[in-house]
Parts: sequence; C-alpha cells; structure tokens
Amino acid sequence: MSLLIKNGLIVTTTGRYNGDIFVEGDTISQIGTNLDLQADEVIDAAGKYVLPGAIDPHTHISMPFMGTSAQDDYKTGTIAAACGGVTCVVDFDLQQKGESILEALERKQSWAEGKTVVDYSLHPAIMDPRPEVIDEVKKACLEYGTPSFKIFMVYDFRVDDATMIRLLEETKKYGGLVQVHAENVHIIQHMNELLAKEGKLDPYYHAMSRPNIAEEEAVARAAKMVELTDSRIYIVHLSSKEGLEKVKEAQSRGVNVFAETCPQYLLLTDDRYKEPDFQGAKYVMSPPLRTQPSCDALWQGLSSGAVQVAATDHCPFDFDGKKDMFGKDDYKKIPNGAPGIETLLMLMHSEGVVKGRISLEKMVGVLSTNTARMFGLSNKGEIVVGKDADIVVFDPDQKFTITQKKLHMNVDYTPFEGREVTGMPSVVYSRGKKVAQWDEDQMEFVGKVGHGRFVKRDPIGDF
Ligand code: DUC
Ligand code: ZN
Ligand code: ZN
Repeated sequence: MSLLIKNGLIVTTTGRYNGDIFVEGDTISQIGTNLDLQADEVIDAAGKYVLPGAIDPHTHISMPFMGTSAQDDYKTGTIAAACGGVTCVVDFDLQQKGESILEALERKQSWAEGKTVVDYSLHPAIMDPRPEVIDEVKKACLEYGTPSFKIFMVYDFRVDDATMIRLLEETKKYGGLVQVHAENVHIIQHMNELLAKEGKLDPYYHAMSRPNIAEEEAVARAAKMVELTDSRIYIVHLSSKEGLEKVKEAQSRGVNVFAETCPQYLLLTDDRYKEPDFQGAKYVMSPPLRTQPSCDALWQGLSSGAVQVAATDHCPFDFDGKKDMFGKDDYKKIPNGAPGIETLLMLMHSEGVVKGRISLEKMVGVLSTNTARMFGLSNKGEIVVGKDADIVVFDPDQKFTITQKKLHMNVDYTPFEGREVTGMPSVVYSRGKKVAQWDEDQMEFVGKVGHGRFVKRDPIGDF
C-alpha cells in the first residue's frame, strides 16, 4: 500500500513548509516538492496542515477505580483517539498487589489484543514496590519497551518518598522516567475532615479539599528528590499556577523536572462544580479544576517550554448511573475522572493556536514531537523520512461544535459540550492506513479494529 499526500503545509516544531509526502507501507519514505510518483491513494492537501498524529501519553483505559471502571476499552478508546487525530496512546497499567511488572504488562496487553485501531504502549504504574519490582525496572527499560513508570503521591495505592527515591535512582541507570501524580495526601485528608465536619459535601468541595497548595507542596517535594538523586521526573496533569512555579524554580536551577498539562486545566475553572442538578460531578477529577490565573499560567508554561507535553488524563465515567450514583451525598465517592481523548487536538488548535496562546509549531511539539521524545517513541511524533506514517491532514478552517452526540468516546457527556472549535482533522492515518475522516458534520471511523499494535519503546534520552 502506498499513499501520496500532495501540496499540504507540513508542520514541525521549528517551522512549516509546503511539500508532498510519500508513504510506503507503514513508513514515510519520501518528502519533497512536486513528487511525481504513482500511489494506491493520492490526496490533495492544498490549504490543509499536515501534522504528525497526536500522542496521548495519559489515559486510563478500562481502569478499575473507586468501585467502578473507566468506561472506554481499547476498542472504543482508540476509535475515539483516531477520530480526534490521536494516533498513539500510552496507557497506564496499574500493577496489582503481588504482580511483577511483566505480569501487569501481559495482563493489560491481553485486554488490548486485537482491539486497538491505533498503536499503543503502556506505562507500568508501580503500586506494590517490592524490592524485586524495583529490580525489574532495568528489564522494563531495556527489554519490555516500557521505560516510564507512574507513581501516585495520593490515593490508597500511593508510594512513599523512599520508594520514589529508589525509583528515581533505578530509572536513572537505564534511561527510565518516573511520572508522578503530585498532590499532598495529608493536606487533602485534613481538608476532607474539616469539610465533613461542616457538612460541606457537594461536588464543589472536591476542589476545596484539594487546594493548589497540595499540588505545590508535592511538586516541590518531588523536585527535591530529583535534586537529591540527580535524576529526572515528569509531573502528570499539572493543574495550578503554584505547582508550575515550583516546576519552573527547579528548572531554573538545572533540576530535571518536566511537566504535562491537559485541556481541562487550560480551559475550565472551578465554577463548573456549581452547575445545578449535581452536574458539577462531571468535573470531579484529581487534581481538580482551578481558577483563571492557573489556566493563564499553564498556557504561558506551554508557550515558554516550561511545560513540555499536553495530554488528556482520559478517564471516562457516565454521569447517569456512575457520577451521580456513588457520590450524591459525598464528593469523595464520586468516581474521579473525565473524558478527553477525542477533543485534545481540536481544543489545542482552536483554543491554543487560533486564539494566539501557542504557535502552531508549539502545538506540534506538545502534542507529538516532545511527547515522542519524552517517552522513547522513536518512530513517532514527527513528519520525517523513516518515521511511522502517523499523519493528520488537518483543515484549519473547519468548524465543529463539540457535542457528546457526535463524539465516539464511550461515555454520556463531554466537559466541553457546546464549545465551537475552528479546525478539525480531514483525514487521519495510522502507519499509512486511513483510520478516520471528516464526513459532512463530524468525524467518522474508517479504520480496522486490530490494526493497532503494541509499541516497544526505547530507553529515554536527554530531553
Ligand atoms: N485522577 C483522575 O481524575 N482520574 C484517574 C486518576 C487520577 O489521578
Ligand atoms: Zn493522576
Ligand atoms: Zn490520570
């Protein structure tokens, strides 16, 4: 199978140029102008951007959590990804008590087998840090192809600081990366008790129970562990101005602290928790939504390079029957998480590029090129000869009003309902195969279930 994409505006992290792209099989084999080549499929991309497919390195597919499970499985989740222009997903794999890293990987790969429509990889989440599990980090980095490891500083399955130190030391030896959910659990527990005594249990108090300072302290502490071990860390879903200040402070002293943020923290604020009829539960996620100064600071952080990656924390639970079932009388019981994988690219383009908050080149960096480098996805993230032909032909003028009815995520709402975006994918390719396309007024999945493969990642180099 060959594919020729003609006359598009090819975008990289450093610029944009007009050109043609020739794809043979899975791979980009030539880039040039006026390529005069026969191909099985030829498309004219005049007036369109040609972008590397977005990579979402933060998803919770089918994750058991808070008495229920995140609803997208590998089929529905990757179909939604494809329709949103996301051509690679790196999903969390939560190690269960007693499991080795390899057993956890084999378990989650068995759930994905034959179901994915775009490529995927896994980040082991270390939840049972027995000495032999820490020892297994070497194999995960060098053999299993999973060199990034998630840890939580909150929840029952959190790890202590000593474990974080051990993991930082071990990953440093083998090209690994620790990713951390940074919130101070003791501050949150204290706030939960105070709010419960006052009978403050509505969704709004979810945000009050997890103040910015809880993130600020945890980011600062994690940064100190990095300084101690001369290693590196990646803060997932950074949400607050104060947390970002700590990231920047560490970076200014040469401490390797990297960060990711998500559209919800860039675009939504904590007044959402006050929506009537318990609708505020839709936005119960951790960390919580903040206020406008944090949104502004995070956009600035992306633009300046202090924040390297934009991801989703895709973790969908229906409003009807899940969000509104468990926590009607107590925000602490509302399943934490929200859908987002399908709206990542459209929001970053429309709210970021079109509104002048980040450049088009920066968007390519934070959605694709930086992400690939950060996680050892050596064949992805750039439109370059030899890389996988994960490509989005993107119409920068196509309007779309975001509505759950026209999205593919297996959930009954989107936090961005009613928002009009400018710019949508026209066609999405995963390793040269068409997987989604714009059809009249929405994206349509046109790929094949089972096309997606597990990607063995390489040890991670300097960023
Ligand atoms: N936060 C969420 O909101 N959901 C999944 C896990 C997490 O850390
Ligand atoms: Zn998290
Ligand atoms: Zn998450």
